Amino acid sequence: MKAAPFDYHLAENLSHTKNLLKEYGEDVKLIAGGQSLVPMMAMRLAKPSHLIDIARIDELQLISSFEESIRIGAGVKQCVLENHSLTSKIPLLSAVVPWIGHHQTRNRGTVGGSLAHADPSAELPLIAVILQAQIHCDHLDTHRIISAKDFFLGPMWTTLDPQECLTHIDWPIWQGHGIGHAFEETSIRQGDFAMASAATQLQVDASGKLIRLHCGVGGMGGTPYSFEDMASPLIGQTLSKDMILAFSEQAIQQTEPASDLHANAAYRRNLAKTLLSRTIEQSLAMAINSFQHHLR
Ligand SMILES: Cc1cc2nc3c(=O)[nH]c(=O)nc-3n(C[C@@H](O)[C@H](O)[C@H](O)COP(=O)(O)OP(=O)(O)OC[C@H]3O[C@@H](n4cnc5c(N)ncnc54)[C@H](O)[C@@H]3O)c2cc1C
Repeated sequence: MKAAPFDYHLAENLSHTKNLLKEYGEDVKLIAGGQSLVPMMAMRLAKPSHLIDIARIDELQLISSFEESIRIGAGVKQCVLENHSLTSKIPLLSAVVPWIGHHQTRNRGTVGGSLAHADPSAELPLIAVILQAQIHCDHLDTHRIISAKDFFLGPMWTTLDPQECLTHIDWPIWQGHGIGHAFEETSIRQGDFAMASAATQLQVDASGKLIRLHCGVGGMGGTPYSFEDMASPLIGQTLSKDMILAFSEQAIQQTEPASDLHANAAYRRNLAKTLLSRTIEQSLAMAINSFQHHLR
């Protein structure tokens, strides 16, 4: 199928984008990398009358470092994150990028596009929720900062207003020693969306006791799940394999996976439980190792 007819507008900068968004009202769509929107338009699941191309806006391409966070422009291409020196300060983010689609899609697909598209199986929304990223959006003269956990409302549904442009994302940098992270996913073929995925970032003290545990799963419902609140009883404890398994089992009970051609809900739950417990174990090993390395 071919896309329904539309008018194309090349935005010169952010303020031009906002004016175009205002001018064309509800019947407009931003296009960044086009890796999700173009297929949706080709299937006529999206039929905007006006398309505003934001791919060449310099303001959206910036990556900058602050003491407590890294700011990544919405228009930064996913491939740029793979080797960027600053993203190494957010190691879970660097670790996840090679799992997003293929080289070809990462060469065009953007960080902001992935978050705005909000596929429940996508990797970046899961990591944004787990790392408690702050999402910045512009709407005419107003600017909103939305915590990632409040940003995703359902499959392909976010708090973004049709006339709002996601401008950048602040990713918190964890300070100190004893930090570990891990990401795991299972998909039918390499580069496909995950059947289920799990991610963890945690921190331990010098005696191996847990200081914080941020973890969650993707592909298990309409939005990514984060289990930080559930993890609070574990803080201050030395995690054993049994504790990790029990926690993962309990966490996965909160999810509401769908059944589809690839897997039924029960299979997805089992898979996600295994992936989640693996990422916690791997992160813990990394965290303890890094502390020992630091003390040597
Ligand atoms: C073969 C294939 C495999 C893929 N596999 C994966 C995968 O495994 N994991 C994964 O996460 N993704 C995957 N994707 C999708 C990924 O490549 C896209 O990059 C991503 O979902 C959307 O990013 P984009 O920049 O291309 O956005 P676009 O397609 O341009 O836009 C997507 C949506 O976001 C909106 N939007 C874009 N930028 C902004 C902004 N700044 N402010 C407000 N709204 C905005 C658009 O209006 C549109 O609604 C795959 C795609 C393909 C074609």
